[in-house]
Amino acid sequence: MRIDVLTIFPGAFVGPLDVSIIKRARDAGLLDLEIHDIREHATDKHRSVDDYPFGGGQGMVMRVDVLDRALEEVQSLDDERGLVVYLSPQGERLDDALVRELARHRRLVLVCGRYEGVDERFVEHCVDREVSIGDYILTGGELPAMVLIDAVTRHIPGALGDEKSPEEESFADGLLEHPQYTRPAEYRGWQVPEVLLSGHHANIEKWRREQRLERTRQRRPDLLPPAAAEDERKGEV
Ligand code: 9D3
Repeated sequence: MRIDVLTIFPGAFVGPLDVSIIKRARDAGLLDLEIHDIREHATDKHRSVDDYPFGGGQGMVMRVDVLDRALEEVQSLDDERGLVVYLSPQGERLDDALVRELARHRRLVLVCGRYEGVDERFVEHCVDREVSIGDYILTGGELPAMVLIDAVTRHIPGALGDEKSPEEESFADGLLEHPQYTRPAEYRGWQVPEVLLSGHHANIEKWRREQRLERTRQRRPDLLPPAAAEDERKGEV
């Protein structure tokens, strides 16, 4: 998979992208990640990428002409134009289903906004999907882009190496994980649940299933399958 990122802060794209699964995927040639500086497409002497909003108001808006030139050049680097994703607080919320959908594309072009946002003509004419990572205010689209890259990379065939496939992971069946323990079996009097030390595999499986259901019920009832959620609502379980 190829992912191109357009940003005015190319320097932000280090650290998380250079370790662990993403590093391995890049090293193995499964992920080609290219970062591009939008400012290189500014033409005036101050190299402006933003300007005052028509109609007045607070803050600055990213210019449609600069963004469009940056996008055109990046798209021309490959015979596939790629799905253009604009990271924006106005976007649809990123979830497991959307991650899987994005992961099916051979190429993604991620556009990171800063300031109050981008000129709407860019969104209208150049953007395929507008995506948010959740209802809280961040400073720009760079961290959301890295979150998206991380989540999508896990779905590239081979990227997880020997680890289990993302299909087997918790979110796919809609429940939270059971708690995990390792040695020592007792620490400062804090005991590991007896059933896990019993070696009785059927009991262990049953206990884990109950833990997953109970945790999901308590912490994330919104994840429960509709029937279970209905029982929960009526206080029947
Ligand atoms: C006038 C209100 N705004 C400033 C407080 C709007 C605003 C503009 C730009 C709020 C945040 C941002 C920068 N955020 C992103 O570009 C962003 C984001 C986010 O803030 N939260 C969750 N997902 C995303 S994706 C991109």
